Amino acid sequence: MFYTEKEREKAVLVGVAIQDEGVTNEKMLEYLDELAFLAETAGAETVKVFTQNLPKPVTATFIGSGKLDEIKTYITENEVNIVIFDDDLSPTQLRNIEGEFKGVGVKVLDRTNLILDIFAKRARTSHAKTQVELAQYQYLLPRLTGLWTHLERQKGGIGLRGPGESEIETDRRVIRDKITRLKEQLAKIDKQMSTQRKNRGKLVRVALAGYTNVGKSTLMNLLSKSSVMAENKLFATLDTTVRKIAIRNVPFLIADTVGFIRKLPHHLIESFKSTLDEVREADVIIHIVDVSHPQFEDQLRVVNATLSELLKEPKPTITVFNKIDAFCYTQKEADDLTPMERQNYSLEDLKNKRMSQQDGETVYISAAKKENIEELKEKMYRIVREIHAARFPYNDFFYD
Ligand SMILES: Nc1nc2c(ncn2[C@@H]2O[C@H](COP(=O)(O)OP(=O)(O)OP(=O)(O)O)[C@@H](O)[C@H]2O)c(=O)[nH]1
Ligand SMILES: [Mg+2]
Repeated sequence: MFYTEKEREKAVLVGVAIQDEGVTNEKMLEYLDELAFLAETAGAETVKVFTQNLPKPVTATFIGSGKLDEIKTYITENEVNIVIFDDDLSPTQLRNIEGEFKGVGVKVLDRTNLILDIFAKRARTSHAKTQVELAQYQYLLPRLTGLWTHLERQKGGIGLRGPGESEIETDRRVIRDKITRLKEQLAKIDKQMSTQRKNRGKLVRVALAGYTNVGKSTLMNLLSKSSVMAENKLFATLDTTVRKIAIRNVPFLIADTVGFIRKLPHHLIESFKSTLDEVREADVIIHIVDVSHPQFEDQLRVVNATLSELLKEPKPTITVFNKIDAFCYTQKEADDLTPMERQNYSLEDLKNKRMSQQDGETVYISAAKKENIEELKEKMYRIVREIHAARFPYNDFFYD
């Protein structure tokens, strides 16, 4: 028995401002906004948010026992289905928290578990499905003892579905076998993909990269006239799409890739290695940023950090500030009491501010409204042409 979109599961979210990690109250609330969006994407409705300030997480239960009691009372009275923690819980913490909620009939999920669930829902190709299933089982194995076994009544739903809505296995021995088999399968697919990438020859490769939901697929569709699914959901794209396009007389390959997100768990990155290879092996990176997002500067930092982890050396990059049509601000006089904040600087202020940050090549566009696309294409053309000319020195065609 699965939950359909109509019977949305009711979720409460739990966030902790961990002082020792420098997480302020404000930051925690921003993170929780993102968690609520993730929960919504997974098909849950957030009915309440619980927060706590702690110097560091409580070893046994992540949050304090008073807070746990408070949550327990709320979920009992309001028929809540899931409790989602914004931070990753250790297997022991998860077990202890489940112990506290025993008899209430609620599932406990952490951020990774939720992201994996969305990935499972979104996976389309056998490659993506295999990657997601492997990551799910690797996550699940150390957490199996007592995991949701008291939840017979509520089988299925968020956190318990594998790719293609199949229910995930909970037998330890079966899971071990599955992990072995999935790894073999993945190794085979990875090899095929790598051969495929090599067979593409020496054409210049451009990868669209960026935080999730910034407009990568929308731009891909615009540049390549293809129809990759683009929608206002996190992780709409899980599979890489590659298209051959040309700007004027220079042909090259362009790839739309999976979006990045804050706190992307390590083992998840591992099983998505070959998806990220597209970015790793690209000649040029187009880093897309959603300027209309209140936390776009944070997102930009997360993506830059992930990129520098991923790439051995920096690659030619164009930073594309997208969604300028949706960039809004309330004009306030900046004075001693009103610092320059995201809400009170204009697009011009933003451009000036970014200019001093040395982003390298930058361009401001709206993929949806097709604004400034020519300027972006011109910048792409110049970079790609240079690499192309070095790679095909005897090609006797003329550049504009
Ligand atoms: N206002 C505005 N919305 C945009 C623009 N570009 C894209 N969007 C919207 O932003 C949402 C996300 O777009 P996608 O192209 O799916 O974003 P993505 O980066 O591929 O997202 P994931 O694949 O989920 O990581 C969609 O609802 C788009 O219609 C833009 O220039 N302006
Ligand atoms: Mg996409």
